[in-house]
Amino acid sequence: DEVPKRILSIQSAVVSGYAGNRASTFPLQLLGYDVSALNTVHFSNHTGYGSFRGFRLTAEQILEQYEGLEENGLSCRHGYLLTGYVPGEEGVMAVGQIAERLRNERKRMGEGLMWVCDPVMGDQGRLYVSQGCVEAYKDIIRSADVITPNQFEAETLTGLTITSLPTLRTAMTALHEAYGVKHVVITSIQLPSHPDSLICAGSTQTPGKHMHAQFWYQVPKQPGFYSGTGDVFAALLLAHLDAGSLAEGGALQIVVRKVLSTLSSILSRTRKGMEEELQTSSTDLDRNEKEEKVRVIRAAELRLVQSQEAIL
Ligand code: PLP
Ligand code: PXL
Repeated sequence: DEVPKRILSIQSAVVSGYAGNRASTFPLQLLGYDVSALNTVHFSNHTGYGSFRGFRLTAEQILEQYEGLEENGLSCRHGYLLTGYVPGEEGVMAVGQIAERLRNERKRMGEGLMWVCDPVMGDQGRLYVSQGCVEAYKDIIRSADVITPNQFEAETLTGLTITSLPTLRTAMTALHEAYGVKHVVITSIQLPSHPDSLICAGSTQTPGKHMHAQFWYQVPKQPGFYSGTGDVFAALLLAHLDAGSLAEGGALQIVVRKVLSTLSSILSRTRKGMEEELQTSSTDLDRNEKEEKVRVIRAAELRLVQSQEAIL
């Protein structure tokens, strides 16, 4: 047997539905990875619902769990690190510390580490973390191998506004230049020139060359609002990046194409399930607007288990 491929995944946990570690773990396991999930929050459901209950872990509690892994010789077995939503500035700094400690520990063993960092800060023009968190991310992403900001997060990290393909290029170049990150994937970009599409773009830094290896894909915008798609995207990217060769400029482009194809299948399956669920669940004429909204959000939970063939 070959050595298991182990991923330490630091993200949120939800009891019901799919976001954070609950969205990433199953696809990664299906693709043959051992996943160690270190949860940053424990919520009943994702935050897109009208309400949620649960708790956030402090930076100390996050670090303490990692120290337990270190004490038992478990941390160093992870060749991959995947990080997503972390509440609070101190928590983000703790994740940066964990990445550094793990990389050093691996280096002492003569092994490498690949860190895919999703700098979860906001979406659709709205920041849902503090400004302190933004500054903390600007600090820690310098040691990531791959970052997967969405459009708003890329704009927040660069101070640029992405309104066109040329400004998209400029923003990706700025991310390389400001933070020294080798691979950048901006997951969902909306441009006025492509109103019915989402653009997904990537860039691999090619030192010494005038141009970085950059590409973009256009995918049809699927109607509706889905949570956890960014988390599934980052997980699939990590899984397929490992299979491909990261060294070549062309590799990232092929990997992202695979990820978009899988994600498109998952979303189609989800839409189908959603339509069925909305048709069969009771139609109560007295249902108020808020109840109706939550009914739709419940129905829009990703059909991940049902998409296992597409993931494979
Ligand atoms: N929706 C679709 C159709 C996508 O292709 C992607 C990423 O490529 C996303 C959502 C993820 O976007 P975000 O990172 O903003 O959640
Ligand atoms: O998908 C990002 C995410 C992560 N964690 C929690 C969330 C969400 C999105 O709604 O609610 C708890």
